Amino acid sequence: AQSFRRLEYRPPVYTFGQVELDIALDPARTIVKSKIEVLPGNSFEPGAPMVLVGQELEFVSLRINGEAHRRFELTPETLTIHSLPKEGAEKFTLEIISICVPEKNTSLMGLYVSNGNFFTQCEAEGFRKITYFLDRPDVMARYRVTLQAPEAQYPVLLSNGNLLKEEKLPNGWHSATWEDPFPKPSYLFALVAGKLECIEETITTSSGAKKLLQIWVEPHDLQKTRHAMDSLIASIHWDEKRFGLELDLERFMIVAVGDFNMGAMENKGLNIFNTKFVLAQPETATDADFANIESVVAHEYFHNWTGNRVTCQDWFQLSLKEGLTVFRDQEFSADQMGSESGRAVKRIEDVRLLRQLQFPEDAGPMAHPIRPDEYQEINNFYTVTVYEKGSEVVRMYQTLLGRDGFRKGMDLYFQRHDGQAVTCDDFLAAMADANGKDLSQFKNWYSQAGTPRVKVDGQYDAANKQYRLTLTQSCAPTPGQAEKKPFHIRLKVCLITAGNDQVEQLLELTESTQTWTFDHIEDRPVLSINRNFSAPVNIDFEQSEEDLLTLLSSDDDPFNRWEAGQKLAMQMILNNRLPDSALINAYREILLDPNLDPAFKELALTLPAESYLYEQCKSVDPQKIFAARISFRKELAKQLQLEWAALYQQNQTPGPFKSDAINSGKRALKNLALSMLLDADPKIWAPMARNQFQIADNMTDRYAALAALVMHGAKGAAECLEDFYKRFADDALVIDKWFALQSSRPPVEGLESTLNEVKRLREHPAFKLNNPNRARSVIHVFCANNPASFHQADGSGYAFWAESVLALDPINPQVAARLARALDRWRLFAEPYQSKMKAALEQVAACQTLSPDVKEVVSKALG
Ligand code: BAL
Ligand code: ZN
Repeated sequence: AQSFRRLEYRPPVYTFGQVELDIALDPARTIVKSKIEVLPGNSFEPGAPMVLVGQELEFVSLRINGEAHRRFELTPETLTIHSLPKEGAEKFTLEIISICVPEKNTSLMGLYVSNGNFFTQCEAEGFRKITYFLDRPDVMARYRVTLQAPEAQYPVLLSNGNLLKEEKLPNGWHSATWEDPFPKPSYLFALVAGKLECIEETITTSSGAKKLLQIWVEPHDLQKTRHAMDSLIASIHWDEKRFGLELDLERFMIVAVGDFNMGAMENKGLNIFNTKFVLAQPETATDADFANIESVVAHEYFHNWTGNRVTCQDWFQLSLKEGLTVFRDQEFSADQMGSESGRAVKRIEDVRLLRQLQFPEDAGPMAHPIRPDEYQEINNFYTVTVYEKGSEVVRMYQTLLGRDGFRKGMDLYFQRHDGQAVTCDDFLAAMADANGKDLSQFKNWYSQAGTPRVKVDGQYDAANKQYRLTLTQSCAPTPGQAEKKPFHIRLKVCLITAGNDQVEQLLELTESTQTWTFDHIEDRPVLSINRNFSAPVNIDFEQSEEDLLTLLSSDDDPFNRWEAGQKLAMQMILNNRLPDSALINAYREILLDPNLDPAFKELALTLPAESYLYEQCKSVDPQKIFAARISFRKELAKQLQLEWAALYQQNQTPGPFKSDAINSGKRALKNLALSMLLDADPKIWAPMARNQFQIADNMTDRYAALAALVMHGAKGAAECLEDFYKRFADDALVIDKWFALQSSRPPVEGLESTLNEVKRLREHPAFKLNNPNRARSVIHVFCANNPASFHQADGSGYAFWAESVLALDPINPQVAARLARALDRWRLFAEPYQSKMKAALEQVAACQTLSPDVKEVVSKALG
């Protein structure tokens, strides 16, 4: 397979100035006429051929400076133009006509049809499915776009920027012309056409300018757009306040679409969103949905500066915009929590996700640095490493430089690079130069894959009242990187002694091993290390249970308080132990502490995910881990049954529904209590769950009650599932939840296997393999989020996986490749799992017609 390498980057030979697109929309035959002003690029040579890319296009004609041009070659993926003007070669006009077929496009890249409307997705390389182009992020052009379509079917015609004019055309057609005043790469191009309606608001931004905000959806969804609009307005104000960045367009649009590969896309002025991250009302969306919508709306809006105004030179630099923008959306969401303890809750949630998803990636066959050096298919690199670890790396600048120093770096970055396509090195240089710091060792975070480990050795010398702390860093080999240089690791630490104030310090670990000595320590201290998860590393520290209990009950860093509880639970589960009375008492104290947020309590009492437990083992037996974790949970449920019952009552949220941090935290704790009660005794507590299911006035409570019943195989689960389906049969996003819940049920004694259930769900009339949300809600959820049902010793889960990857691949390679990743960690498993996973991977790899996407994933897994 073809590999692309970072160090082989060459600037473009040609670049584009003005681009005029004239697009006549027809699902079966869309005609695209482009008129492009061509300019010499940074590696221009007079007379050099121009290589344009195009995929699944029908070529019609080519003109240069108005004349038909015949010196060209076509391949299935390129249009190479020879004999280009040499005299006065600085500038010429290229006109191309080509045809594409949106209704046949199931990959959802380029121009496609969803529920009768037209949408586009161009990042990373979808524009080449619309017309022949220099489809690379360092070619930034000004676009003027005219869309034409039959008015009755497609009354709304949208593209990037400002609306210049609308016209009636013969035969019931109409047109709209849009102009984007800002140069942009082709991956930020978008168009939308169809029967849509919007809510709109006019706001005034910091300079006093008026801006029109619109959220476009199918007419029946209009009443579900308020939360997205509020989130957009909050994001705009936050970016002005925190980073001095103002909305630069007169109009900003968000459009929702039900068929979408990603969460959302930051096209300039015309963000296109998966409906999942736009539509919400209390009856149909959970608190988690509300929070996700807020953060994804913010994320895409923040890209307007970090991604669009300053973009990436090439796709190896993806984390330049994604890591930075995730960091910005995490900070925004933390601020929206409204309190310091709320910020801590958000931090814990973000770290939990990082450790569940990114740490396994960093330890597996697809491990790559946040700035990869090589890829076969760029779509495979929209990863938790590029995004979430990328965000952690950006966060470390802020930890080192402080908020003000970080802001100075951001200001210099925009001052230097506004309107440019740049690199991660440019970002680092702006941070370093704005603060007069040498950040050269920090570059290792960009070039090296793998999660560093920091081994901790702490010795207290009572005679000299000294504490000596020795930290040793290492990083396991990752594909293509056997040896690692030391990272620049910043660890917030605190020595906790009885009666003393807790004073936090920042240690900079830059060598392989370093020792720090702390004087005047009167008593043996308890070490609290990597507070607030200041560095994305694994800490190897054999801390006693007694010390962990001290941290759990009294560390003033909420993150480490949570962490201590997770570590205790993890060690006990992995040793197949039940929680002892000391831990039960510590948990009880947390649950009863009136000063702690309900959201924190819920996080503290939620056990580490199985995927995170796997990563702590040398050889995983998934059924043993499942059994140990379930027994541990049941014990926690039983021992604290009175407390759970009281918490259930105390955390009701009567009155009008509010999705704010306080109320959603209460619901989270109440619903954890409900689930624990069913663990403790399903016979006694199932009626309460059924009651909650029936009387709930919001989806969080209704879904949680249903989940508690289904997960425990409790009486009434089947009836409630049926009721739920009937109530929400017309709401695709809720039906996705209905599918996902059934696919995620762990094994329950006396019930048939979830795999059989999943196979039945796949035959359900509402199941659609070519709708990514629906496919994911059944197949991906089962293979990636339901470990105990998926990892069966007979290999039946893996056979289902192989069959599903092969069925999805011809329809949508991106969705198939995501699913393919579910077997990444096969080498970590014990027999018979390991051999059966390998056989399933080999079965997929043997398919002769695999997409490059799936081929890269399975060949790296087996490699
Ligand atoms: N740029 C792809 C979608 C996102 O990260 O916002
Ligand atoms: Zn993004």
